[in-house]
Amino acid sequence: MPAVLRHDWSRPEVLALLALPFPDLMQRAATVHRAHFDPREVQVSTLLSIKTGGCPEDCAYCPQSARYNTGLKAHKLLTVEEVIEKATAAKAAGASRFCMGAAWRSPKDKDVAQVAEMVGAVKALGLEACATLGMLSGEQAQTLKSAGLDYYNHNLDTAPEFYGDVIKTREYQDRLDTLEHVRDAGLKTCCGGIVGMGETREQRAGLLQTLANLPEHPGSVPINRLVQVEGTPLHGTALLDPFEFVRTIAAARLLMPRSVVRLSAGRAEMNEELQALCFLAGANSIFYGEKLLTTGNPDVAADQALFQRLGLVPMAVVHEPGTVHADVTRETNPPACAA
Ligand code: SAM
Ligand code: DTB
Ligand code: SF4
Repeated sequence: MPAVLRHDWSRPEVLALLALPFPDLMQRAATVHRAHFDPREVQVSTLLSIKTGGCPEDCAYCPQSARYNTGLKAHKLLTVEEVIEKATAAKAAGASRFCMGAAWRSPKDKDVAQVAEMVGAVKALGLEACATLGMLSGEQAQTLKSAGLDYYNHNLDTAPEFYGDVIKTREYQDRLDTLEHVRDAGLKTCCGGIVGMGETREQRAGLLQTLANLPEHPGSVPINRLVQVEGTPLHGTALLDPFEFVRTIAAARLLMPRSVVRLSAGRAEMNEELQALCFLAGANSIFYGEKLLTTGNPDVAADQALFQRLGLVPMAVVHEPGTVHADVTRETNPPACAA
């Protein structure tokens, strides 16, 4: 039986899920996953940093903040031609969604107009388009929707009560406001967070509870494991127990049964066995391609080999959250190679 979508989760309920014996949690998550998705299918997205570094915000995890010396080479907004070149390669490599990220606190209207052009070009290639540009006004969200944007990524990042320890230059409510503008414009939301930032299990439950109690469950829920970058304040944070990471994925699957849950940043530091456990726990999306925004990701050949070994196949375009239309011709083949 498909699970009922709830938006009234209490903190103790979420904590109780996270605390289940591991076999029980995995079995429940896998059952809910199968009720809503084909568990062989994994949605593949490719990321491109269209404007890198020099960000005025102080997000303690982020190599792109101008406040930290991470040795990052900043660059201005790419041209539409540069974006088309990367999106074409991503499509050839088997990605179905192309996500464009910019290191802005919030874009200027002229930036949004340029990104709107990029969105049109990505859509013309037959890819789903996603953007993550920082805080958006209602009008800016409308402009992006009119350009054909499918998803807007804006993460809650962590629990409300831990947020101020990580970011001081904007409020949690600012994030909720942007998500509201995105929903009101008719865009699908991609919204998740980061774990492994030194938060407690209670705070991981707080992130998941807040995500699940949004007015609509996000279409995509990226669960990032902190990528520790030298020079950022969170570099050197104690590593999260890998099983706790898997538990977080499983709880996300149970709380948001029809959402695509992305095993997001941090895969380059995970072994294949841990990634396989995440897929069993209900993760059904990855970032695909050798780079995230500024840090590394497993190389394409390694992901293709992992898909092959696990019998996973790339998911075709997600038309509605949880309503997927598989390309049956792909059977168990991994994404085609770019070369
Ligand atoms: N500047 C925009 C914003 O903050 O919304 C968009 C880009 S920002 C890099 C997108 C997301 O990437 C952040 O919200 C955060 O969740 C994630 N992220 C950034 N640095 C990360 C890191 N070192 N490890 C894991 N996730 C990270
Ligand atoms: C998300 O939740 N994770 C992606 C995407 N949304 C934009 C970003 C991960 C960034 C990891 C650090 C970096 O490469 O700069
Ligand atoms: Fe800027 Fe986004 Fe990085 Fe925060 S996460 S410093 S807003 S690029």
